[in-house]
Amino acid sequence: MCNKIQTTKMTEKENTKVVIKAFVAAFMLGILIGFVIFPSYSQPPEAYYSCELNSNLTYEHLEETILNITMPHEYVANVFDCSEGAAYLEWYLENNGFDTVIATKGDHAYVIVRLKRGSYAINTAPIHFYHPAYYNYTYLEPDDVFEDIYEACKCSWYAEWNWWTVVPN
Ligand SMILES: [Ca+2]
Repeated sequence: MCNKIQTTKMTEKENTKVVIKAFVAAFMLGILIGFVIFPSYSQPPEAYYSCELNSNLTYEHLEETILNITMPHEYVANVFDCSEGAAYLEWYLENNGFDTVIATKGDHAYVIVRLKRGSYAINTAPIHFYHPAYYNYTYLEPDDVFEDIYEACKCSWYAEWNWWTVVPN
C-alpha cells in the first residue's frame, strides 16, 4: 500500500516535469518561429539609414527640422512610447544628416543630437517634442548611449525600439 502511494507521487512529479518541459519547448519553438516568420519584428527594415551625415548642419537646421516633424503614431505606452519614439527620431534625424544617438536614463529613452557646437537632448514623450533650447540638460549625461538601431536592438530588448512594426508603411 505504502509503495503504491509513493509510486503515484513519483508519477505526479514526473508528469509535472514533463508538462514544464513541454511548455518551455513550446515557448522556445514559438520564439524561433516568430523570428523566421516575422523577422521584421526584431530586425530593422533594409536600408534603414540611407543618408550621409552632414557635419555642417547647425542648431538652426536642427530646430527647423524638429519643429516640422509629425510623429507617425500617437503616444501609447508599450506600443509607441518614449523608446519607439526615440528610435523613430534617431532614424528620422540620421536620414536628414544629423549625427544622432539613442540615449537612456533610468527607464526613459530619448535622443541626443551631436552638432559641431554642442549636443542637444530631445524628448519625444509623451506627446510633443521639447524644444531643445528649453530641455533639461541633465539629460546630456545618459546612463547608456546606442549609436544606432542595431546597437540598441543588440544591447537592449529589441521590442522597445521596433517602431516600424506599429507604424503603417
Ligand atoms: Ca546614430
